[in-house]
Amino acid sequence: MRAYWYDNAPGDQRLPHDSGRNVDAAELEKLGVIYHRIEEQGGVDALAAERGYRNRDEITVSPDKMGATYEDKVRGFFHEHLHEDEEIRYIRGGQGYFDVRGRADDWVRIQLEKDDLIILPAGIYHRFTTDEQNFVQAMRLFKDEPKWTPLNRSEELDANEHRKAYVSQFGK
Ligand code: KMT
Ligand code: NI
Repeated sequence: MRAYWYDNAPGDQRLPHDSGRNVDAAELEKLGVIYHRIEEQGGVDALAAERGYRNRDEITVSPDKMGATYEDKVRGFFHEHLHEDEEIRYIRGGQGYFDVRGRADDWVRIQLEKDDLIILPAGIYHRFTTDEQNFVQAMRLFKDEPKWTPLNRSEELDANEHRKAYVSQFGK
C-alpha cells in the first residue's frame, strides 16, 4: 500500500497520477480509512469474525473476465460515490487504486496490491480504478445484506443520514 495526493492532471484514470506527496497512515486514519496488510488467511477470518462479516465473495476485474463490458465497468467504478455500509476489499492479485476524498475535498490515491486489505467507512466519497495492468482480483467481505448500491455524489446526498454521520465523525 502506498497513499499519496492525486495530481489532478488530465489523462487516463489508470495512470498513477502521482503528485509525489505521500499521505501517511495517521492521515488515512483521520479520514476513517482502515488499512491492514494480511499475509495469512487466518488474519482475514479473524477480522471478519471481529467485525461481523459473515459472507464473502471474489471479484476479478479484467478484460479476460469481463470481456466487452470491462471498459464500461472500470469507468463506472470511477464515478464518485458513497455507500451506506463499509466497503471492505482484500486484494488477492493484481493492483488497483481507491481514491478517497480528503478533508479539503482533494483526492487521496491509495495504491493496493496483493495482501492489502482496506476498509472504507460508510459515507465516505470514493472511487476505484484498475491500473495500467488492467487486472485486479479482490475478496469482498460483507454482512448479511450489503448496501453497496453506489450513491453518486450530489448536493442532495449531503443530507443522507450515513453521509451526515460520516461528516460528524470525521469532519468531511
Ligand atoms: C468497488 O466497489 O469499486 C469494487 O468492488 C471494485 C473492484 S474490487 C477492488
Ligand atoms: Ni464503492
